[in-house]
Amino acid sequence: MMTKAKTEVPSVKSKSTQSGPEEVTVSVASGGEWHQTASGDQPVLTTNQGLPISDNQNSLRANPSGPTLLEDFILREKITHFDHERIPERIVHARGTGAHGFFELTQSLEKYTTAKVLTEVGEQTPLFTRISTVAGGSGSADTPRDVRGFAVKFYTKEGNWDLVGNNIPVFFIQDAIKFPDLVHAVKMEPDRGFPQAASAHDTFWDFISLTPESMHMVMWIMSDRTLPRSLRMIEGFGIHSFRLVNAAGESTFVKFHWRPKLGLQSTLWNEAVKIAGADSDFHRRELFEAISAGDFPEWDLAVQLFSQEEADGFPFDHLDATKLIPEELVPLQVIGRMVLNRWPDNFFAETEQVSFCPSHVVPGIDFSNDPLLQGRLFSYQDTQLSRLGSSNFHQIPVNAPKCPFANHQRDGHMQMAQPAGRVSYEPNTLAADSPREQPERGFRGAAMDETGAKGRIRAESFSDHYSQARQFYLSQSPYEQAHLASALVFELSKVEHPHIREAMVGHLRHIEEDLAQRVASGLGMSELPQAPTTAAAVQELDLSPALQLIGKMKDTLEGRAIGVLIADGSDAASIDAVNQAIAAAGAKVKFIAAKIGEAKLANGSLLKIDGQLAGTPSVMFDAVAIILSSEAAALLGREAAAIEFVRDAFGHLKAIGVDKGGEALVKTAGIEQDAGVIAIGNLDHFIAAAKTRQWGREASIRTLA
Ligand code: HDE
Repeated sequence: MMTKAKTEVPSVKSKSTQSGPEEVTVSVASGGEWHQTASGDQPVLTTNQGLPISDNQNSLRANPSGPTLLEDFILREKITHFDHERIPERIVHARGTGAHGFFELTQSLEKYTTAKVLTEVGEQTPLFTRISTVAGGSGSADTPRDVRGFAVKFYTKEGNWDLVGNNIPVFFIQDAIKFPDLVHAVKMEPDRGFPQAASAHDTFWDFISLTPESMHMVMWIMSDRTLPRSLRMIEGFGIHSFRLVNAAGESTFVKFHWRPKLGLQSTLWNEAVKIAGADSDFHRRELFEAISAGDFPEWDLAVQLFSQEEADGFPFDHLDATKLIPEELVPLQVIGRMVLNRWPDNFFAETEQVSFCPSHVVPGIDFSNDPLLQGRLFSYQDTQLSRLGSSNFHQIPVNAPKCPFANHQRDGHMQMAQPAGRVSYEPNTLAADSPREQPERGFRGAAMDETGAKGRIRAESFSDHYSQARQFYLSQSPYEQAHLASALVFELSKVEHPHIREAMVGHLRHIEEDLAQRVASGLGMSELPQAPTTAAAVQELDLSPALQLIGKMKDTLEGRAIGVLIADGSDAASIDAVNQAIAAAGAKVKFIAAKIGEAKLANGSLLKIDGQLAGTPSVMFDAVAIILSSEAAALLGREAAAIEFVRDAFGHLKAIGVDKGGEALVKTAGIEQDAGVIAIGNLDHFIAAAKTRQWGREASIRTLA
């Protein structure tokens, strides 16, 4: 009789031609009834050698009160495996969430590239996407102020293409040689082991204040872009210029952009901090729930295409990763869409072991001379060797190409393939069917002329560090500018050394004097510090409204969640109407009450409660409604969690829908009602307000920078 064990291995063909992983169930040839449980429909628990285990609860002991015996090989195998379950976490981007999906091309780039993934319209290419924070460890919270990594592995017919980007289109540094310094500066300080997942400390700002090229990125990380509401509501950018190469060998520069279907949405800083306490897995859980419910996250893939001649006319060097190309200068063309539609079966096997490398490209896509990109081409392959422990990491199912792959590389730790035959070299005459080069379809880089003197050089064209920082700041709405100033005040107020704070404010003076003034005043400085000397004059670039976040928020409730605070005695008709209106608008409704279980509504009906009040604060929602009897409102008025629920919703600029009891609770919370506190009878008005934040409220509740 045959029994199925649940182990999955990559399928490996004989000889040296391998194909990507398929789900393979290993059939265990059994010795008969030994591999059958009593009920017959469950596999028998075995050791890794296939030995059936009779007792998984007790180790082997000399007698009932005696020592455990070294002889217990079953105990030793189990504990040894457990002892080695963890692998080194990523040095950066350790905390991440991944999902499977597909890319569908809607517009061919055939004129520019031979890459099939970008030329075969309608073709669906499977992919795996991992979105991450940068600074924190793998167990850190989802919502610190941080850049989000946005890495996509396309399993194309011509090999794997990894587009390893971030949710911000520029980077801190211009040259890869500075990356270890940057990362050491932002990570927890080495003597004390804190802070975890935070840039608000001395070493980070010390390094930044001495690295003027980081000023543009500083504007982005201090903006609300680093506080996403959901992983489904962020953009992704390949950052560097890449090259597309067509059949004639001509190349065109390209920048890649991912655009979320749900639009952009961020939280406020105070909200993000509280979310971390309420649910440190906030983003991972939200993505899991969305995919599980069939509400698949979707992004458009757009490109900016430009020639060398056009690049020569830009007021900056596009090979400098601290610069972006404004959409107003080179418009975006949407060429396809990505849908994430399958959660991994196993977090470790897939999300943890997935290994992205920017050097993984396909024929028709090539690199540019961006010195940051050039360094990355080395780093990723190298880091996987220590992280996954073997040069065979490409054989792990999530990393293996789904197209056939074949070469003469052999052996190494954890080799899973069993190539047959005596030939493991090329050229050869002994194995006519062994893999050979393919001059027509094989990868060729763009043919470039390189001239000039060798040296450790920073191009002159990389010396303007402030113009795009200024352009970014001035392009923001007044609300966003205020958040940016507050973020700088918060971060720098955590810096112990005054000279670092002063150096930073000095840099801000080159970006915008008013910003420097606001931050200096927030930091209690009596006068503005000296601005550093600049290597290049600050240019007045055209404003780019496309850089705003508020401008990219969508007027929708899709993908959003609304919390409805109720209690025994709440009005059933109001609840029903609110529930239906919210669901019709595409948002999720969660009912919150002082106790989990069911609430008995005024008409005697029972309503299932989704969240207990103290454990489900209003930071979990985009807007709230409060529907209470006057008795319940009086009772909840004495509950700190209820008061906080209301105050936070108000302070985080959310719409609050209220009936009479809700209004009473709002009053007890000491809140002066404004246009964002809406009678729940006026449902259309509430739904419209719930789609956005009450920006106008902010000035009345926060006066400091
Ligand atoms: Fe990375 N980066 N990086 N990076 N990066 C890593 O590779 C590195 C940079 C990015 O979900 C590491 O597998 C260098 C820019 C993402 O698995 C490592 C430099 C951008 C991820 C590494 C950069 C990124 C990483 C750590 C400067 C945006 C997570 C673990 C030259 C375009 C991928 C790993 C995942 C991960 C090196 C700068 C994006 C050490 C040397 C710029 C999304 O290899």
